[in-house]
Amino acid sequence: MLTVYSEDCRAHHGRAELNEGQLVPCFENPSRTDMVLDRLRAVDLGEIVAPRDFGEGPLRAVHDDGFVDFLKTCWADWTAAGRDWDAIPFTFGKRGMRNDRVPQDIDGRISFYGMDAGTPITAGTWTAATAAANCALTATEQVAGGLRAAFAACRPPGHHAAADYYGGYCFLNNAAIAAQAARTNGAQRVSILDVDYHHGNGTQTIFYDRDDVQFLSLHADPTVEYPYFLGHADETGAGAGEGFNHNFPLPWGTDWARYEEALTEALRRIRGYRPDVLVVSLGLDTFENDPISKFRLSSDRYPQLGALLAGLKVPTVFVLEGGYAVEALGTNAVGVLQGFEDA
Ligand code: 6XA
Ligand code: ZN
Repeated sequence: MLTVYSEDCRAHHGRAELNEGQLVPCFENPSRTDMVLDRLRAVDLGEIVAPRDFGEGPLRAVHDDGFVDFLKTCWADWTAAGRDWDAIPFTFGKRGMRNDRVPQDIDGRISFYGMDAGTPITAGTWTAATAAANCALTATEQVAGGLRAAFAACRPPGHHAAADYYGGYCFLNNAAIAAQAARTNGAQRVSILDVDYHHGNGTQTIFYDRDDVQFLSLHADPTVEYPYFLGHADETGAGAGEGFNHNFPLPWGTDWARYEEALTEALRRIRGYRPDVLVVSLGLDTFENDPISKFRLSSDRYPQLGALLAGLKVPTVFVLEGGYAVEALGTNAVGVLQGFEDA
């Protein structure tokens, strides 16, 4: 399988995130893709190529201009205010407050566009986030060109980022950008299957009122898990998008038997939709030893997951999302891809 990777994805390296009331080293860091790349090379899965630069057009096809401009200039504005440490918001708009006025001050703007205090912006964030989007776009272009599948081994991840906010370690929504590009380039229907442990709130929001992109997500129940404010089963789409959004919230402790049941139903709904392209938001934080998650999938299940996806027989773009058990991340991610190829 072709992999797309850029060294620029290493440029984002936050020092610390707020976790359980303490500042701790960022779980989402460059060692993650290093491990995935090591494993890809060890098993010789296929060629690893650098992405092409698609410019800002495909990013702005999904994200609001004001938001993209903010991400692009945030670090300069932050350092201009005299700071030389990571940029983190400290207040969040609440019910009944204004959301139609973007503050001018950098602390106000970062709070307007940020979703949480776990996602620092650094000097290299824009470079890495755009490189990650270009990886997803290049993989999509290759699949449109006839490949059965391609893998964007990118970071920072994307699925929590919506049209106009970032968070959950995500800045630009790589999977959504890929899906939109596939549509722009002629695919009639695109399915996005999000198998990350966390609900893909950003991706859901971006396509919620559309029938040309189906979104399905298997994730920990937001009643007890981040992102808390989206991901329930009764979120089924709106307007033209009614019936094209499918959430499968699962309890803490979910094992493969329970997971496979939900996955089988998700795959049934994808078959019913008959997509031209499938984008997989490939999070590996469903792993039993993930440090921030509470599902119980063992490493031997990931090739099975890949084989089930291959059974759809739809051209597939894999986009890396979460997964923080760094020593096992390469094995688990590449396990999905090998299972897909061997099916
Ligand atoms: C908040 C948890 C952020 C979730 C990041 C993730 N500390 N999303 O893996 O898929
Ligand atoms: Zn996750």
